[in-house]
Amino acid sequence: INQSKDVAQAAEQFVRQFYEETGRSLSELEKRLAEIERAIAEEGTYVHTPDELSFGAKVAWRNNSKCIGRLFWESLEVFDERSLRTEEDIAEALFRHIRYATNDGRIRPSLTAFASRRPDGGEIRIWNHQLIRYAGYRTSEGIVGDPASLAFTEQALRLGWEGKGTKYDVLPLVVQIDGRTPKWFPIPETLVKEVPLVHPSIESFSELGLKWYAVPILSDLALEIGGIRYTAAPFNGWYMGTEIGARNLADSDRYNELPGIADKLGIDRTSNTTLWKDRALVELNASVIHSFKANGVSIVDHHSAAEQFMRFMKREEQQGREVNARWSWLIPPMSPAATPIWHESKLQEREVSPDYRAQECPY
Ligand code: HEM
Ligand code: NRG
Repeated sequence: INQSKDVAQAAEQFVRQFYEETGRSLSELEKRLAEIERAIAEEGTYVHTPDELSFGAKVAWRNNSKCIGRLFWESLEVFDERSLRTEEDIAEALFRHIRYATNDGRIRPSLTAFASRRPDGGEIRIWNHQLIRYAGYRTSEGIVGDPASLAFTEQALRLGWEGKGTKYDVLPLVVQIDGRTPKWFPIPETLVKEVPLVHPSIESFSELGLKWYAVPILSDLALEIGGIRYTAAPFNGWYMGTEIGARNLADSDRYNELPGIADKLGIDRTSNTTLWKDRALVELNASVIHSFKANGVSIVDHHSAAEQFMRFMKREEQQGREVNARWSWLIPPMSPAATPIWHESKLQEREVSPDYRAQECPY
């Protein structure tokens, strides 16, 4: 009963916002509120209309304090797959998402919503952190692949998946319904766009054999809208270059490629004072942006992304809305003080809804 009360309250707040922002009439609003109240009293939950779902997913993006890419929140494409009930059908929908979002490189920001968590606790979970990500293996020679994927890779192997054991094995999709044993599905190779890294002027850079996948599709966050929790609601935009060049390939607890890059470029690594890490970072990040662009894959550099974020803040202010912002996530991991976000001293974070929220790891 308490839970129903919380849902009813959150539902009313959301539906009022939906009707206000989308210019629907007050009489329609009253009708919808009554309908939702009855549904919650009878079922302990209610069902969003497709328009409410789509609006909620967009506003959750607009609301997310950590995302620098929010200028484009209205352009999100939302796929309603709430009727699917089997792991196989869900995997097929995930393949459709990957194909639509990738779009041969002209990436389209998209979200696919599956059935929300039920009052009895039943839920769909996608175990992957992102739909496309590289495996990580512990071997006697050290870690092969992405160290961030060690735990998930172990689960995939336990379920019967076999990895090739390379540095860049694409992990399978792992889908779980209602706490049962999850099912795994290899992603057809033709769906996975990847970008081999070359440097705009240094020929030998390609000998490093670096690459990354084109589309980040986050799949482990819950989309919360009006008290309803979509525990499986993968979404994607495109990459900001530094995510790959200053973190995934650079962090010493990820691919740790900076020493190899410095050596390839002939940069002296015998002292910190040569700034070899910084110099390797710049060339790696230049290669990420250049290679994505050369392959026709959408990507944004951190300076342009920061400018877009400043435009977003200005527009929100004009609309009379407070921007929810976590400064430490919004500043890029390279040259942060060379972007205007660094100098924003009054950014504030608060509890908001709708939003994308971390949820408990299912394994
Ligand atoms: C976080 C950029 C689209 C929701 C981030 C981060 C970046 C970013 C750089 C920080 C990631 C990190 O430090 O690991 C972009 C760009 C987009 C985009 C360039 C291009 C369109 C989207 C879309 C959504 C979204 C379409 C949802 C509909 C989020 C959320 C986070 C985030 C929820 C926080 C993730 C977490 O808590 O781990 N984004 N984003 N973004 N973005 Fe965006
Ligand atoms: N840093 C992660 C991805 C986090 C989300 N970034 C985005 N999201 N660009 C990585 O794989 O590097 N998005 O929806 O576009």
